Amino acid sequence: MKFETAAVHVGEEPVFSEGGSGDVVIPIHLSSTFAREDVSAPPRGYEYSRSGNPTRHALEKKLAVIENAHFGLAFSSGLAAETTVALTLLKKNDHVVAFDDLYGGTRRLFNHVFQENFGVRFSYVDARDPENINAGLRKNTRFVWLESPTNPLIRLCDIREIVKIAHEEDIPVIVDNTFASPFFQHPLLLGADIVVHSTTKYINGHSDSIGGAVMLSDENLYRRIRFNQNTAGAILSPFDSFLVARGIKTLALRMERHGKNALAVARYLESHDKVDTVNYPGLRSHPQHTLAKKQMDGFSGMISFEIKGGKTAALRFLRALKIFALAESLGGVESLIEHPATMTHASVPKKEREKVGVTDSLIRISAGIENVDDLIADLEQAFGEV
Ligand code: P1T
Repeated sequence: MKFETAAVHVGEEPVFSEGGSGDVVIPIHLSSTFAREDVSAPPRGYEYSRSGNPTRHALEKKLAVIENAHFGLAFSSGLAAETTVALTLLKKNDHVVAFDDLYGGTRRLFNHVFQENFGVRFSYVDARDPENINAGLRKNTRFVWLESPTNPLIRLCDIREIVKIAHEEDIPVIVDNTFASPFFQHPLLLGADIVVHSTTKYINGHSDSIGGAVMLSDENLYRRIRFNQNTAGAILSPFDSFLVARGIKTLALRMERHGKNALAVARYLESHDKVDTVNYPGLRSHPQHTLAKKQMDGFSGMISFEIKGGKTAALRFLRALKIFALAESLGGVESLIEHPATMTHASVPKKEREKVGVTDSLIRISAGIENVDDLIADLEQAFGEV
């Protein structure tokens, strides 16, 4: 099945046998526990909803298929997914190499929980050059952690090249594919071992559910992560599982529009005299445009740019917008805008943040699926207030 077909049908096949009512949409199974027919009888598929739930299970099948994986697991947030993967693979005093441009919350998790509490060391490197990953590897490196495109600087790394380097040392590569979405980028097909997502973003797509996902094909690793999904317990609820499964059905349609709108907005920004730099992989001016064309099937909906006039201009501009909501998060049908330095990346110390390039002038846009003329008109009137 092709992506669009699988996204609609997998996990939601109508059931007629054993009293099934032929639902074309997966029912929301709210039961927290499942009765057995007799004390000596085995469970009839499900036992207790933390360990397994039919609605979540249906979603997990869909998640696997859209990411070209054998297995999918659904978690209560993107960070819960990340935490569960990390605690499966790490022991105290281990080492990780990670891209130096990451979602601020991921860095906070790594530094303030895994490093401070368990002595895990993190080397943050500029993964735009795969050689920096190579140079960062140590004897006790347990995995390489990548985002591509990154949050918020929309930088890319060559996943295939980095996989080659890491696999020579038998080190797995984990890719947070949230910004690209499974529609535009397929890290497992590029050789990565594990994909994580904040389903809160494009996968659910309607800004009404917090969730996370892990997709992979190695059965042994899957069993270990699933063990910790149940043991640590950060599972996605049945209602959220239903919402995410519903969101996935329109993922292809939404991503096409997000990509189209973002390209038009990025081109508009690039031509504006109050804008310094625009970061969008679909622009020819993006230093990694060639890699983006090779590695991705589209450029997704995330843009960042630096406004002339520093923080004062940035804040004035943000206050003047009417259609773009000033909010953290991304990937929903509505356009959002935010100031990484004071919002999504406020937990990253100023010095570290600025070293990577997250300046006070940086503004991040999540282009929604509205009519792009309205979006550009809103940006235009806000620039008029700067
Ligand atoms: O918010 P949560 O579902 O826990 O997902 C965390 C997360 C993981 N990975 C990436 C790339 C992310 O962008 C996020 C969350 N990001 C935001 C809330 C944001 O506005 O950037």
